Amino acid sequence: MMIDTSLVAGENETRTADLKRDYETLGERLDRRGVSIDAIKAKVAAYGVAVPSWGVGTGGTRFARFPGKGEPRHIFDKLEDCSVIQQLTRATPNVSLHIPWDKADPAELKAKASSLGLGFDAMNSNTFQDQDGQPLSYKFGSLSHTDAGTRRQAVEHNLECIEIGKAIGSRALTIWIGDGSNFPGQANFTRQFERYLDAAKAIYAELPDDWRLFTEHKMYEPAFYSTVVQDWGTNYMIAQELGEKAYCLVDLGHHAPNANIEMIVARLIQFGKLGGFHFNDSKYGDDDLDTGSIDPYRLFLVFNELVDAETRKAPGFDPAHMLDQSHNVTDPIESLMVSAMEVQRAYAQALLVDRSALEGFQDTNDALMATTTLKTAFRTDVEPILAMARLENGGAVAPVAAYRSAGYRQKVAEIRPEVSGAGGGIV
Ligand SMILES: [Mn+2]
Repeated sequence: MMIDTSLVAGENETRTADLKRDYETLGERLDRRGVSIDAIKAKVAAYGVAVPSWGVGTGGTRFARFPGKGEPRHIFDKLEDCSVIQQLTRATPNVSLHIPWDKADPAELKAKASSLGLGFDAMNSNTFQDQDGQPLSYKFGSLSHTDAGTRRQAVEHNLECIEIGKAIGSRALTIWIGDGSNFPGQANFTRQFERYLDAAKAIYAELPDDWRLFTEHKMYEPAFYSTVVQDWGTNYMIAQELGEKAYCLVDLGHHAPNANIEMIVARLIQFGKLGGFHFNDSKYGDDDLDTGSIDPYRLFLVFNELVDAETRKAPGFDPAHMLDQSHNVTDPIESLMVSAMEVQRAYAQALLVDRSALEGFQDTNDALMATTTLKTAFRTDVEPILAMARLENGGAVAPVAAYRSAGYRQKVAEIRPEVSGAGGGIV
């Protein structure tokens, strides 16, 4: 454990009596609604959201990056930071790696992760920037590039990600490409998408049988006129074209403002193609802000669809849950802990929705009572459920407070020098 367990226990000690009272009171209130608080707590306790390795470094914008103290220097430092998040929240058992940023000997990666009690989630490939020594450039695209050699290089990179993933126990590959165009006429939409599909099929052909391929759509940026995989419609076509192991990944920040993301989620569930999520929040574009920091109601509405699917046992429903954020002004560990708890909170609130009442209101066209049914669940302060689940799972009742009193950041700052250039930005 990266943080002294007796310190966490001491922190918890000062909060346990209040928590027990709050949990009992909430239990009584939920009981009146016919809901068992312990059943909700069990589901929350079993829930996990993966942490992105790149999220524990301080991010930046295209204008600047202001480094934080004690930033991780490499993947092994990153794994230690990720384990702090898991130790205190008990909500983030897995880490998602980005290659080549996190490239290291797979045996060492696996050994380090297991020593910290962590596993690995989906692998992420990177063909949106050039790496040192790379023969061909991705300036004009990767999987959809006009040059066959460049496309092949991008395919090979994805296959390498699968190989590393196999060695460390991952079972999914997430592909996001920056391919697109900046000028009308620069690219032929049809031919460009044909090239993308051919390249994606070459990757899919090498995907192990027990793996899933997630393709991630994004409306714009870095390409500003057109993007090859720009929305869920194109993403769905890709998943259909590739086959049954191909699914769509929904990054909450990758849509037009005001897009009805929860409805996109419902559609993908209905047709068996929801692969998973990159949770974050946004105000204007792909802001990569902390999950639930801007629009917690939208996050709840997404989870409302997920719980609906879980409840009716939608066929093939098994989405991967991951955070994908860039932390520019906060301590990344604190942001990721809070965000993981926000995801859990939305899940707990969605579990409180009275689904049979909702269905009745929907069938009788009682719009007001239908929406009130959702609001009743959303307005419930489920914090005692989350905190009790953490406490019983060996985590911290108040993770940020425990983290600060442990002085973890100051301690690692002594051994990790400040680095200004490198690190993940908004991707
Ligand atoms: Mn993403």
